[in-house]
Amino acid sequence: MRPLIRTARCCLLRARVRAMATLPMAPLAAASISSSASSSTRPVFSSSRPSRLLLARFFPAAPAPVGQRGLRTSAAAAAAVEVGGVKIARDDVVKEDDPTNNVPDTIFSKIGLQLHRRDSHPLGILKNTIYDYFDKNFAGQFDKFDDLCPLVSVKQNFDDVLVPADHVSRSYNDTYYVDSQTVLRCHTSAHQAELLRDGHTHFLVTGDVYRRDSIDSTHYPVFHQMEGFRVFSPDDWSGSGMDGTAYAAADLKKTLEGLARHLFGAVEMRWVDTYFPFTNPSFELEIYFQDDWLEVLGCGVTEQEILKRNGRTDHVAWAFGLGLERLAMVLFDIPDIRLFWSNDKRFTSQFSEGKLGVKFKPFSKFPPCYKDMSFWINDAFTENNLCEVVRGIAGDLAEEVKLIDNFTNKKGMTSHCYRIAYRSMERSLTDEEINNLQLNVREAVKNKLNVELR
Ligand code: FA5
Ligand code: MG
Repeated sequence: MRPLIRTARCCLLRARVRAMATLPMAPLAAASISSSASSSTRPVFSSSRPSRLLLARFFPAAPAPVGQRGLRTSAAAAAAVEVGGVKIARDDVVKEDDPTNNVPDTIFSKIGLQLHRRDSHPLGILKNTIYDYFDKNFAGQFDKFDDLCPLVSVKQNFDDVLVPADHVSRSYNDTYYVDSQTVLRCHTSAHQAELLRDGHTHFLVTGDVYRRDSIDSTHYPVFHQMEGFRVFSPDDWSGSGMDGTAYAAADLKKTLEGLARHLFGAVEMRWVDTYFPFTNPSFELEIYFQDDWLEVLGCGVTEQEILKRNGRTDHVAWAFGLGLERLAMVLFDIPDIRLFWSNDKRFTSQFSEGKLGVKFKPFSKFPPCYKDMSFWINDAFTENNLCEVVRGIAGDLAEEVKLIDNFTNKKGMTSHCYRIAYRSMERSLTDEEINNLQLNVREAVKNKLNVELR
């Protein structure tokens, strides 16, 4: 979970140091964000029983022309997707009148796409290559899940993995809440407890995860993780001369170093101590790639409390959670995280089943267009809220939203200036289009965030 990361570090895909407020968003503010969704830009499929093909066809990466927006709410209301046998309708997820809901249509439009289940998509190719590693080294041992519903309870997402009640990751500013008790999972660790209770001792869970976040080339509000989990019983470590925790930690590191070599060949890597509420000790694995250290996963020895609550007293376990986009961007040379969502043939045709590491050849490079906007912030302002409003208007045309100036005047009023980079991965944008986008963004920021434009 992003807030559990210590801070942005110097690594290839480093998170920008963000001037992001971490206070929970007031429910009222949440409501105003979700109501912005009705004017968001992504066209919606019309079938009530869409096939995956249909979904793909109805989600072009570019938004509808400015003049056609706002016509889509009724179509969206009819939409439903199916994930792992669970039917999810738009109204189950986007609730404009519910102040405890902060899910916009742009997020609903991603549910059910399941990029990680497409064998010719970079994320599917990567998932299958990781499966190959586990099949080769642990034949038949790991149960695989890639179709678990991303709608989970607050209990599953947080309580079951011991995330403290006051932890920042639970805030409306960081997590998408469907209602006060239901969220879009923000990590695949949300499934650990239920799978343990169901008797699984070795498992891999791949899925889409959702986080309210800033906008740049390595951050997207929906990305994909793979969770790994392995339980040991006392027989496993009794002859090793180690205690259970040391044994599991050593096995975890050996397993993940092997996986890194399977994916990257001979690479330099290092372990960094870190903190997660659900593991102790906890580590991150970094690999040296193109002159920098890149964090690719978090992991550790599972807290005893989790095992005890779920029927595995006296056992130990390890767990890891890796970011598929982070790995795929490196392995395939994919420069921008938005590309994973592209249906442009010039992107999709470059990848094929079973072919890991084919280098992506950019088919076009259009220059970004920068627009600045300044406003006096209020107490409720957060950068995540701003980014959501920008995405609601500009969709994937918004490449980056960056704070470039910040000052407080003598009266104590604070002004922020943000630079928005607009760029399409697929076509050149006209001046008129960008000017219209920026006008609409300014209007929406003023109305939804109640800030005073300067
Ligand atoms: C977690 O999500 C933990 N649940 C991982 C874990 C599982 C730890 C089991 C211990 C045991 P974290 O927030 O660091 O941790 O995310 C894990 C990985 O997801 C990161 O290393 C990174 O590769 C990827 N990731 C995190 N945030 C983003 C983002 N915004 N965009 C793309 N990838 C991301
Ligand atoms: Mg991390």
